[in-house]
Amino acid sequence: MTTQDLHVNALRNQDADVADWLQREDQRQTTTLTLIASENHCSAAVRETGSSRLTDKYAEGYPSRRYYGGCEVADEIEELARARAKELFGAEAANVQPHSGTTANLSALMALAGPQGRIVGMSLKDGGHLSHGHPKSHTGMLFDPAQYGVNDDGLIDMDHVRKICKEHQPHVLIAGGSAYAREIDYQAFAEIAREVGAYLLADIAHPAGMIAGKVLPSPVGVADVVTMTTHKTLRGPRGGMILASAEIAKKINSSVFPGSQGGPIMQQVAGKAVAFGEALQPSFREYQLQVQANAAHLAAHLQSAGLKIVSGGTDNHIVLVDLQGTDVTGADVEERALAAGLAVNKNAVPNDPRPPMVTSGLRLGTPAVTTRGFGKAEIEIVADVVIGLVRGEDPARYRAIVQDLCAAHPLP
Ligand code: DSN
Repeated sequence: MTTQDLHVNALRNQDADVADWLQREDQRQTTTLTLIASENHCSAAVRETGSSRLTDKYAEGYPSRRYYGGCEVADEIEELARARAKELFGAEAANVQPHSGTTANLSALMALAGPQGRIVGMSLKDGGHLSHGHPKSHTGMLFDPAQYGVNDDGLIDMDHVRKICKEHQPHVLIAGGSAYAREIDYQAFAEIAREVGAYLLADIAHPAGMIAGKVLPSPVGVADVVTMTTHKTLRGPRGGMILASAEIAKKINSSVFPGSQGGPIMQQVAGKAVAFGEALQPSFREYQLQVQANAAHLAAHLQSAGLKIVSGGTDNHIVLVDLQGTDVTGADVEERALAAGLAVNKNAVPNDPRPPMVTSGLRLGTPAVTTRGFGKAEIEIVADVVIGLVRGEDPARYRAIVQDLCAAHPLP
């Protein structure tokens, strides 16, 4: 019997409702194809760390400098996670404690810009992220933000970035997004940052795994600070991380703790160590190449059926479908897809006239289905289902097709 089984049995004996819900979630993931670009399925080894006794341990501080006794195991785990992160990304320093990408960004921005500091990031509606200065995010309240967007081709407009930076004189320029399917020119961003005397922060939450697998260019050594989540293409446990040069690592560390967090979630730090160990294996690069090939194939297949893809394609794991000109909204297709067994998310597209809970776009991603072993043949089947749903076919007619794919490609 595994540790996981023991935990599940303890839960079932004590609290059957919660045990049932966990089982239902397991069943939902097993029988659903996840095409949400920010989701993935981590390994059983990574999941096992999440239910360990580390959940009971306080470890405020950093290895060898803790505010609690009994941190000798926590120290070793955090040291290993940091060492593997540095090796994986070729970074001088790593902070593996951020609970999420948003707290990683908040900590990094506070360290580099300070309270009320000026920041420039990509707007959410153009593919950026809430934590890049959106008015409803604390990053839009604690700092003074200005935002850049994409051009009519759906590409980051570097002239626009330069213009905004010259006007706003930011302390920090942010490169990165959550619905941007194209390679980012970090050198060009660094040049603009230098011109205006700003730090460059690269948020690689989405493509982190592809960068670790050397499938996309890395901002490490180009940007001053690199933030990310660990659970998307990187395929680790839910959490965040910050990479920095040795010079600014101290500032970053004190901004994470005690600046914006208390105790690290050590079971997640252990999961990060395990995931980074997996990402250092040659098979991880193969996986990332397949994620990329699958996304390119998905985009091409959807395009060949007449669907419009923002920016005309993809360089990473994301395919952003622009539904303007069809009869359906992003919300319509999200609902139909779920009925067919596909988890996708509605997403704003550039210049979207519809509100965020409706939208005119659909964001698709290939990390999770590639983890299940999908190649081009399976991607074509999925693309045909999406095309049928957009055209108004009854989702029920696809349910068996999707179930067969799920059964043939089990979760890790
Ligand atoms: N919510 C994540 C995404 O879906 O891209 C970003 O934080």
